[in-house]
Amino acid sequence: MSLRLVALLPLVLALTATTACSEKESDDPAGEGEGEGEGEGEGEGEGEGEGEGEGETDDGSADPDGDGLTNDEEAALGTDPNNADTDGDGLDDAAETDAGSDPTNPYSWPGEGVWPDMSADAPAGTGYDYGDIMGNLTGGDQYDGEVQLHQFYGEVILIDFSAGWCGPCQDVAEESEAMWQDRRDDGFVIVHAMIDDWRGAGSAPLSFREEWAEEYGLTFPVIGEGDIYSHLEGLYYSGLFENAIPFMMIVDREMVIDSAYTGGGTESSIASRVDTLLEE
Ligand SMILES: [Ca+2]
Ligand SMILES: [Ca+2]
Ligand SMILES: [Ca+2]
Ligand SMILES: [Ca+2]
Repeated sequence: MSLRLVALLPLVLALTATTACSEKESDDPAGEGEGEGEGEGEGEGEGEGEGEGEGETDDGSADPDGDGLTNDEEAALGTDPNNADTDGDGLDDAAETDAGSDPTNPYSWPGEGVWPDMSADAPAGTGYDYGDIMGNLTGGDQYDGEVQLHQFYGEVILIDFSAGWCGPCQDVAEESEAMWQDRRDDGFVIVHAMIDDWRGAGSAPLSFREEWAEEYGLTFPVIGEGDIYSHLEGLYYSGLFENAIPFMMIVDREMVIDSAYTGGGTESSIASRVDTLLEE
């Protein structure tokens, strides 16, 4: 346990800074207070009386929410000792601290195959035009897992429909990881929805998704197969998809289709629109 605390110390500093400017403060005073004090105040305040009689086990080493972190560890981290997933991103507090993501920020998650799941609050899709709720696009990722678009509900999402053989798609891919990394902790994610491989075989199997991700150093979801084509068809009939790639769409934090872009050279317009939505 002490080893884990030592390992986490650098993280605790970063977390303090983050927590200070989040709206979560109302949850935290109890936790922060205990971290500094001895923890006895809480035991008495709750008036149970039994806790102390039980012997040496003090409350600080208990793990009532079963997330693998003791109350003392949670106090040091600023996480909720009675909630296994403090920030509600679908990843429990211990899993996040072990992986190095912030357990108090729902937009901070490990990546590389470990994605958040905030789909429980996502509305059902309503259509494919501007202002409609985007459907739950699903495909296999580059880590042999499955990704659903609605897992990222609450984030601004850039969906890039691309193919391996498409030169402008490759150019866009070169810049994608950096664009994401610059904004990910503010609640932004990119999903590359691959509709074809390098040569035009008509699908984007796992082996190709691995190659595409490796070629451009992509650690956000690169998906293929699944129901990508049926969503693309819907977008075609609504007129947003003009049958040319790269075709990129921005979906806002409410999963509403905000804007669409066709072709390379649109990156700066996209970045500017993403930044506007992140600030709203
Ligand atoms: Ca716990
Ligand atoms: Ca917890
Ligand atoms: Ca979490
Ligand atoms: Ca998190």
